[in-house]
Amino acid sequence: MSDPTVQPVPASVVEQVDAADVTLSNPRRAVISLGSNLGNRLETLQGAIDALEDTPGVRVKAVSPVYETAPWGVEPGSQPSYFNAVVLIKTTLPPESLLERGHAIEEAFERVRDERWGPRTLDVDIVAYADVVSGDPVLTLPHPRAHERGFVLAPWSDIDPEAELPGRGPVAALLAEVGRDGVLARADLELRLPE
Ligand code: A4P
Ligand code: MG
Repeated sequence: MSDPTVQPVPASVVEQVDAADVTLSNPRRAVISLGSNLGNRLETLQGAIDALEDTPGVRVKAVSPVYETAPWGVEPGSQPSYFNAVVLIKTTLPPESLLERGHAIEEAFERVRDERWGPRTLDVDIVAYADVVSGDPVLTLPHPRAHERGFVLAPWSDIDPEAELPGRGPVAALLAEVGRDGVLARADLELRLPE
């Protein structure tokens, strides 16, 4: 006879535990885009990279060159230029936790959200997470505009020339299509891979 004091575990909990186990023993690759057009842009990008590395369950594997880029999606001249970079990570965090951590890092750099595409000290976007494809507006994967943005594709292809954007194809081909207008490599500046 079964013991009436032992509560059955709801199926949803079993599923969650299984998902966590799989991620824990099997780190996933993710691609993060960083952007800043207010304050000390280079220091902020470096701070964001260090904060990612300081996150339990995240290892930063590669950091791209810095690009100075024209603000995308707004009137030309209405905002300062951006510094953009891309970071490759390995992570045991599920995508939602990675997004939460990205928002916490933005907040640590006093990001103010008042208008869409407004100027910001820091934007942390998840460009891709393994080969996950999702239309969820809270976390759309891959990032819904990554394929049309030179400021994401150029730094990404620098550190991973063979990269593919899930559902869209090779990053190098997407970059060739989009072009490098308004996307200037700042070879005089450097971001460090955390030790
Ligand atoms: N969200 C959904 N999917 C994702 C994802 N894959 N990664 C949601 C990150 N966030 C994602 O973002 C709005 C909501 O998008 C979040 O709450 C999240 O749940 P936000 O950061 O609050 O606002 P936003 O960044 O102003 O809006 P949006 O639409 O995310 O803008 P983008 O696409 O991030 O573009 N020009 C240059 N040169 N360089 C830039 O870096 N960045 C932007 C922002 C505009 N122009 C730019 C640059
Ligand atoms: Mg964003």
